[in-house]
Amino acid sequence: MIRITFLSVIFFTIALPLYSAGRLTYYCSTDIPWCELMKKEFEKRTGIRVSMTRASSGETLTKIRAEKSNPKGDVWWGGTGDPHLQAAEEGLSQPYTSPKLGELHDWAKTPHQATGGKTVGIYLGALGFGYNKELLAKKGMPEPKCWNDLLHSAYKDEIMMAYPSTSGTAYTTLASMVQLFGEEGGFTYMKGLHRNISQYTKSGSAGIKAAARGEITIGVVFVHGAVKQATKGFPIVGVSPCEGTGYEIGSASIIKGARNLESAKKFIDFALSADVQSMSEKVKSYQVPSNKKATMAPEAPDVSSIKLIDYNHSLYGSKAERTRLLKKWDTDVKVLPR
Ligand code: S7P
Repeated sequence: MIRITFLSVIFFTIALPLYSAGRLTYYCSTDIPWCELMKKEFEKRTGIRVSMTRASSGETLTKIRAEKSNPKGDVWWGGTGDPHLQAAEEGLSQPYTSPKLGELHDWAKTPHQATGGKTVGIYLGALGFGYNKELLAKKGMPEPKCWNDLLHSAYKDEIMMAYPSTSGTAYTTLASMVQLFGEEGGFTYMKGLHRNISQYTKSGSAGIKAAARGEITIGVVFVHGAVKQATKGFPIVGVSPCEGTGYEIGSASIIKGARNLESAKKFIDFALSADVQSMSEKVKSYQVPSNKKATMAPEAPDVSSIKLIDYNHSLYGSKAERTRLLKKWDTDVKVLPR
């Protein structure tokens, strides 16, 4: 009798409220510490139980597509915007207009307008690269300042980047080179860079983490990713290339057929809030937040001083163009000897 009463207390006070508060299956494509912070904070504020999977941007798009007939995820938060735009075009995400939309910068509203509300901007980050200054000095290499510097033979086997098909960072690199140097020039550039690549990784941030550990000299990465390693105390210098550079509108989308739709909407409202976006500095994530009232850490890169190209997100986030460029990189670049 006593046991039944005790179990009932547990059931009514802990298990039932947790169950009724709901659940959320959350796919995250930014750095793990930020993914986890978002999960914990959302659970704390709402009582909703979150199950999280972290994977790179292109990988997550592939997963959501594979699950299309039986969606397992509810919300996809983070990662570069191009694969989110492609997901919207392929009917893998669904419209939602958060009451927070009016608080956002125009650049964050653009993907929302362009897709009929299927995706929205959560942060902005400029592409570049970072290098380990101690290794560079030790090996007597010149300081790279421009994209074209990375083609120098001094950097043979000294650069790491990710596969454009799995990584949003690497796809942004490919699309940026095509926009900076033209189709032919962009691919000539990627072929030249390929000669200096020591290893392609699945995730975009792996290269700069390896540079921080002294395993490689240069990582092609978003500049905020290099700053993150520097503020952790590693001898990393972030570079905004002299020719100009592309940028990402990191995005969030509700997955079509989400089983926990109300929880997914609450997550988007939460993720667009100024106070939640301001928490990113706790995990040294230094992208520009999309909510105008969110605060930024003083060490975050000043994007207004970076020469950004007029990145054509609607073209390079379209299914046809993204698929074409990825295929062309596979057939024209990946197969070449290094
Ligand atoms: O969190 C840093 C960051 O650079 O990672 C995201 C990135 O897309 C995830 O990594 P992948 O390149 O492996 O897809 C960016 O959105 C974000 O700014």
